Amino acid sequence: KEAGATFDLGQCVQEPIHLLGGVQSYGALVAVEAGRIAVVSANAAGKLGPAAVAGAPVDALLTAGQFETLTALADADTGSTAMMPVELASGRFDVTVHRSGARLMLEFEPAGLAQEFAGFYGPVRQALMRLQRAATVTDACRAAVTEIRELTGYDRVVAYRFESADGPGEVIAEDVVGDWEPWLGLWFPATDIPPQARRLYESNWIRVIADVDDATARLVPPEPPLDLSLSVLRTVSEFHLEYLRNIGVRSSMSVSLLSGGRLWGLIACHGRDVTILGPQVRAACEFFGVALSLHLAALREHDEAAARERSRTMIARLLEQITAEPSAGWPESPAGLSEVIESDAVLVRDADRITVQGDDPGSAVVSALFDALPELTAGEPWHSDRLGEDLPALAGHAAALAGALVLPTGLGRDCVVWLRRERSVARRWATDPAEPVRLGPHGRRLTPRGSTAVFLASVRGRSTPWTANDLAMAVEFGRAVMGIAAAHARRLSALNS
Ligand code: BLA
Repeated sequence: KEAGATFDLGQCVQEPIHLLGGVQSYGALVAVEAGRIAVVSANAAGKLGPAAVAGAPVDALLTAGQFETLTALADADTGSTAMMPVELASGRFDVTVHRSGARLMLEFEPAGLAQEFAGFYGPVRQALMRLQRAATVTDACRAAVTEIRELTGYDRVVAYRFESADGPGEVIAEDVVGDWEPWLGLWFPATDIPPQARRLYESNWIRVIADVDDATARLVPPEPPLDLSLSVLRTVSEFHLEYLRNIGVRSSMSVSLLSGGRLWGLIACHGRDVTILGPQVRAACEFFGVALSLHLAALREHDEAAARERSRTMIARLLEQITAEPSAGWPESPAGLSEVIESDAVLVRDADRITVQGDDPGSAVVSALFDALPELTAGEPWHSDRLGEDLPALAGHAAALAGALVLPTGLGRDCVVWLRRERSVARRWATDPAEPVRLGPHGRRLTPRGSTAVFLASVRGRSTPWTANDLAMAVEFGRAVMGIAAAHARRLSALNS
């Protein structure tokens, strides 16, 4: 009886998902090297004709003209969606092409999946316009899930945002059929999408799983394994197929949402039936992922610029106060420090004097913090949004203090410290985050996820994280303050000599 036994998550992280040696059987793969077919999927001859076998010359399968055009397409660097219709004796196909090392990878999908471009361009264009009008991240994601559901017909489409590159994530927008449970607001554990999958999704915008019960068409010969990273027909991990079956899903698609080249989130789609998307719909979804990523970046940049503007205004006012101070030390209590960087309290340490403005965590906590801090360099901020973990001496003080951004301002231990309290956030999990996978009576069985079995859990001991903007503002402020101090020191030494 192994029900309830835990599962070795190490297996997931190690699985080489780009080398699984097979493709989804509704299509066929032909890899060509030096004029010959080097590797084929086992179903290729059945679908494309007897010429589609390993070792055969490619000109028995394609005309010289067709092969030349496909080669040119692969080298035109249009991404993984370069596609061309091809007519063979066995039928009409849409062929998607890319290079994998020395090989030209041809992926054949039955024609007729592709929709007429003319009937397609209008709706996509309108959808993009609606997306561009969205003024917030959530609005943009909401518009995107509605449009993608409209475009593809999946039963559920969600926007899923990661907390951090390899962290858990939250469903922030959803469009779903009436008889499926809603997932909006649910959190899913980090282990649902292992790191190597996240890396792959950073170089490849889209993946479609047409049928979780498909019998994969194996590659011939199986060795050496063919790198399928950019393949559109790539077969997927058995672990993930099990995951999809567990949540009652027959087909899926996901589109990457990137920010600065890193995976920020995914648009994830599920269907109760087999769903084969043609190359055009796939291209439109991919295009949508790119457009949404760019729009999200623009929205973020806009918000960050506004925050920088506010911080810089405050820095300018503070500097006026500091320059006006005859001793060149800190004013007794410089106003506005907590507005340069959002915080609950600000500590200034100037020689032996420590002043606290705002929500004072108490002198015991403050001395514990100063004792535990590592050696710092003037002008280079140190930060933590989980002091109890980063500085174990503070582990008992999480309720009073969870985050600190320390800016050493010059000689000795002088510094400005922005402090943030613990922000305990309640999360609704789609599964028990402490035990994301269990072994059941059927063996390797991932626990199902969904809102019928919601786990409530709070994240303790964390403050709101310090953003790249917060750090940049601290550095700017530090430079200005140190500049003033240096100028003052020069004046003093000039006076004294
Ligand atoms: C892949 N896991 C994925 C993908 C998603 C999720 C979207 C991308 C593939 C796809 O489009 O279907 C997870 N799907 C989710 C989440 C939501 C969703 C979180 O809709 C929430 C809204 N998964 C596990 C465990 C393992 C695992 C324990 O839970 C490892 C044993 C593996 N998931 C796993 C692997 C992939 C994956 C290996 C990559 C599949 C591939 O691209 O080959």
